[in-house]
Amino acid sequence: MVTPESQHSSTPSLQRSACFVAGCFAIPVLAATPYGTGHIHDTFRVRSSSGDFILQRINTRIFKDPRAVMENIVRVTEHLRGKLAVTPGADPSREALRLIPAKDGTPWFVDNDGSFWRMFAFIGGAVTHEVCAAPEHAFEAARVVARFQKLLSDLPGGPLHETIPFFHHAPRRLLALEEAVSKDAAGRCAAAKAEIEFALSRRELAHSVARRIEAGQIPVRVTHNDTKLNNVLFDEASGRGLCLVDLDTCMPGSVLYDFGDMVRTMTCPAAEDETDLSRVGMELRFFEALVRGYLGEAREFLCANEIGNLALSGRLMTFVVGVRFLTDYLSGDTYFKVHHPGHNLDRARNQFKRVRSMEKQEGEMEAIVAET
Ligand code: ADP
Ligand code: GN1
Ligand code: MG
Repeated sequence: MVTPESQHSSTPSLQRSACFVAGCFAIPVLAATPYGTGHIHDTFRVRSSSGDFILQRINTRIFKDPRAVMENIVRVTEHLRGKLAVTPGADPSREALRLIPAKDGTPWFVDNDGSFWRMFAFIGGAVTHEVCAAPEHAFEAARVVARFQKLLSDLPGGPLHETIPFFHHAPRRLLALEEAVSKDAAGRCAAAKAEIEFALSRRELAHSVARRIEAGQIPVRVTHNDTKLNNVLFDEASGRGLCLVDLDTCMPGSVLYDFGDMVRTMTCPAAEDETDLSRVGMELRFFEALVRGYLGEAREFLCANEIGNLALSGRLMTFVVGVRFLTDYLSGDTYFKVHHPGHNLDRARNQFKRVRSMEKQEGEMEAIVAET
């Protein structure tokens, strides 16, 4: 387990801004410290005399319409809390995020530089995991994700905004990789020849799920779309899965995206950027726990085509995220936060090793889904 405070890179001036901005949310701020290991936003834990909070500067290079993001999050969190409030045994204050409005009542704050900030109540007594150390984590996380999807299945008010268009559209991700290869903007193609070949030789995989969604065989639902392990909070005392955070990409999607991203991050006891690839692979005992945890909650609302493609979804999402890391490496690291040169290439290699491992165990994975 990683200490969330230890992993974050933030400049002193950004930290000063965070302290100032936190004060604009009507709380008596004591301190703001960098928090978490997310690849996208600048996240701070704010301590105050009225409790702790999470303050985030939204990455508007990636989320180009932050108001749309926040409108979605307001709708989703209010709906979740309303439903949890009438669910026996549920604790809405720890199982759903709660936005804290700025002093003027708006659910976000824009500073003098035009940066967008938002604040959530801090969910205490909870931990996140960077690697899946035990099948129980996979089981619990999958249960939380399935419940999230179920609770949002009757979200009123029409479709959510698509905050990143074609976010998980694998054929477009492959096209973006091909463009990055032909531009070779950072002069790195030669260093990633094997990985480029690996990706471009898997066109069929890239089209597999997109084709079925476009043909109407797989329904579009409200999904989270970023269900990696460290976006799930676990209760520290009991180990039970509590809450899904990181709601920026909660929008219309396929349950296969959510399940697939869990397979990517919860079936291997090594980190996403582990460079000792002998430690990287898909382990069936985690996959089995994931399927059990997920279907235990989700079986009642899934259709046969969704269940039938769960094993494939793991291969697909791991491939897509690998393609995105590789594309970012070739483009000069403009999207994901990196912590050393070649970090995105390390991540891509790691993802592709997972894909190979899933390819080899395809039959066993299918059998587990069928038996569960
Ligand atoms: P990013 O998009 O950069 O990944 P996240 O929204 O996932 O940002 O937040 C980063 C981390 O902060 C999460 O992985 C989680 O550990 C922690 N976190 C986020 N929201 C909360 C919250 N309300 N309470 C406690 N921890 C949180
Ligand atoms: C990003 O924000 P974070 O770190 O939870 C990314 C996901 C990737 C993931 C790879 C908005 O997730 O799509 O799968 O990194 N989020 C966005 O670790 O691009
Ligand atoms: Mg995150």
